[in-house]
Amino acid sequence: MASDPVRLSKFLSLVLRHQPETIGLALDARGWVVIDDLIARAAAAGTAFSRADLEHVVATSDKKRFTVSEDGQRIRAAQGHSVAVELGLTPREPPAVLYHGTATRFVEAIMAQGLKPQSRQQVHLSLDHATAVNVGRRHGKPIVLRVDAAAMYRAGLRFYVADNGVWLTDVVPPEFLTTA
Ligand code: HQG
Repeated sequence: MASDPVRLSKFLSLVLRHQPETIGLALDARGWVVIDDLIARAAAAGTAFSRADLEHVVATSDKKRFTVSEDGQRIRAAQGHSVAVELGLTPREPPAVLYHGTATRFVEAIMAQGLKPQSRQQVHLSLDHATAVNVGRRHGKPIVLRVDAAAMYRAGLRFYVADNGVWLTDVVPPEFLTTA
């Protein structure tokens, strides 16, 4: 049943971002696992799927959540980890403005403390307003914060682009945030 693409995608997110140990797997320092190991461990833990099932999920993932290595042997989550990983991304100059979608109930705390990665390794930012609305909706009534990425960059804060195009940074101090 895990070959249902949505279910398999959720399973892969769980294992590759948060709890690889639930199936006796460990991520390497950059978040990769060997696909054959993943398939074998998952099957032993009661979640059987084939290489073709996996490739289907990778290819059709709306957010391109998973990256297969160039040699085709390994897979990792592009971003969203709570497990400590060093994705090995190169710092990049961001667009002048990025967006962060959140829920209205978090805004007061965010404007006081800034954006923090919470349970994940980094803060996730969107290129466009519409994507940010969808990210925020996952948490409740959505609201979009405008991030002055150009000013952060000038101040020496670093930005990265995940394999799937999501912009990442460690924290966003409140002075770079406006509700817009
Ligand atoms: C909020 C999804 C209070 C933050 C999406 C967010 C994304 C604060 C929540 C990816 C805070 C954390 C990540 C502060 C931040 N006080 N609340 N100081 N700082 N927050 O899910 O960005 O579908 O960990 O605003 O598309 O919502 O899983 O982060 O609301 O790319 O592939 O704390 O997950 O992708 O929530 O989402 P999350 P996120 P997937």
